[in-house]
Amino acid sequence: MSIMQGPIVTIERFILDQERLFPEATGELSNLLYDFALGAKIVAASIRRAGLVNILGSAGNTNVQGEEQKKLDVFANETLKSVMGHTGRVCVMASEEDEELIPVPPGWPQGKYAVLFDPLDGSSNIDVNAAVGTIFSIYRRTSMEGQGVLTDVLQAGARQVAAGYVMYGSSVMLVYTTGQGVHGFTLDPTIGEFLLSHPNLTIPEVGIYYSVNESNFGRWNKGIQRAVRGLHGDYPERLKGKNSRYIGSLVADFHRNLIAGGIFLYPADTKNRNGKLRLTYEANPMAMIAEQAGGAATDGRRRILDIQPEALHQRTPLVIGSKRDVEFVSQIIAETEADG
Ligand code: AHM
Ligand code: MG
Repeated sequence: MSIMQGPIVTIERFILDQERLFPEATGELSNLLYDFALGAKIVAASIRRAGLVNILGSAGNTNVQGEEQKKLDVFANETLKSVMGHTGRVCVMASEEDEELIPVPPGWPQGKYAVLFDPLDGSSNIDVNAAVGTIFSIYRRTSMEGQGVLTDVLQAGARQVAAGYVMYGSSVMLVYTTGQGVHGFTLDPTIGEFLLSHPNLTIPEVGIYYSVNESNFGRWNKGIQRAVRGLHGDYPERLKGKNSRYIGSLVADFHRNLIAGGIFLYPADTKNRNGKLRLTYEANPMAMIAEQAGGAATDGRRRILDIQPEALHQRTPLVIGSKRDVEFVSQIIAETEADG
């Protein structure tokens, strides 16, 4: 009996094959993506042990090896900074966990990329053993030399050269784009490698799911309320009603909708006047992936990738997912505003 199988493509091989399509590429971006993959494996390994906290010691305590236990989001943040900071590929970083810009220390090699990340998004889900994620976004620096500066990380999302996320779910997946489609890799824990499992991911034009924290319904404006009723099926001549799915973990909610088709919303409300999610760390990278997969991302009016960020931790409303569903929401919002 034959045991022939498809070719095994590691993330290294895939990135290298893609790089060969661009003879002018120096390989630096490829190496930066490997750095992320390594960081993701280190974070994944510690997340897998998170449920053993009562046995191994909780955050702030000392474990049996005498090492101090760190909160996972702190650990993820430090891991990513340390796998990327010293390589000479990066000139500046910014993290959702750090108030200020993270410069590469003077004297260290300064690379040509600026990197932003949300090291552990949805970290409250850790306590209930639900999926969490890491999100990253990469720009080419705009400053000429030396240490990177704020303007290197405050670029419109359309200028991203790569973006991706890691989902720590029932398996660990890394999904990324460099503007040549969206590709997904699944971590094989037995060999410690990310293997190509989802080449050329595309999101269905119309989805079957909608994902939103509906407990905020009373705090939304009329346009969003009408749009979400539309997603329930209140305008059957325009849009078929959808099924609801919400984890409260952006990466996991987005990933499900990417694979199965659907729309995710985190609108502004009377408590969160600009929404909850961050433009630079969350909305921009997810928007690049959504568009590369054939979907769309807006703040309800504007394309996310066109927004010029003005502050590192700026928030934005987010409507993202299957293209026709995102268009439907924008239309209802515009019609409601026109009605006054
Ligand atoms: P965090 O960056 O503090 O982890 O918060 C972001 C998370 C997202 O993953 C998720 O989409 C959203 O917060 C859920 O918020 P809510 O609990 O208000 O529904
Ligand atoms: Mg976050």
